[in-house]
Amino acid sequence: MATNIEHELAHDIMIKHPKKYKVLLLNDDYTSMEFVIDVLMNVFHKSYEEAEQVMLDVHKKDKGICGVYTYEIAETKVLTVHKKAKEGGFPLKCMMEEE
Ligand code: TYC
Repeated sequence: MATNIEHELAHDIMIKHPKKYKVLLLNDDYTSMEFVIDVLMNVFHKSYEEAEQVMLDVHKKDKGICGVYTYEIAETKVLTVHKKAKEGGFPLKCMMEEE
């Protein structure tokens, strides 16, 4: 059985190392490549070259990592992408996954 000290230690480690979440972009047939590049530059702060590479990766492999963040940040990125997609009239989907 875990002792109190072990519990406290586990707690301290959790505070120092919060779980990380991958934010993934999903491919679809309708969202324009330009729009995906724009999202990657503006929401995920990629350079044009990086954004183009990630977009092409998602386009070819159906899924790709945009970045790794703590829970709240990852959740906000997903919501921001969906909001922008709705505004742009694209079905672009984004999801988060524990690292
Ligand atoms: N497949 C899209 C097209 O050919 C481009 C695209 C790339 C869409 C990545 C979504 O996450 C995505 N226009």
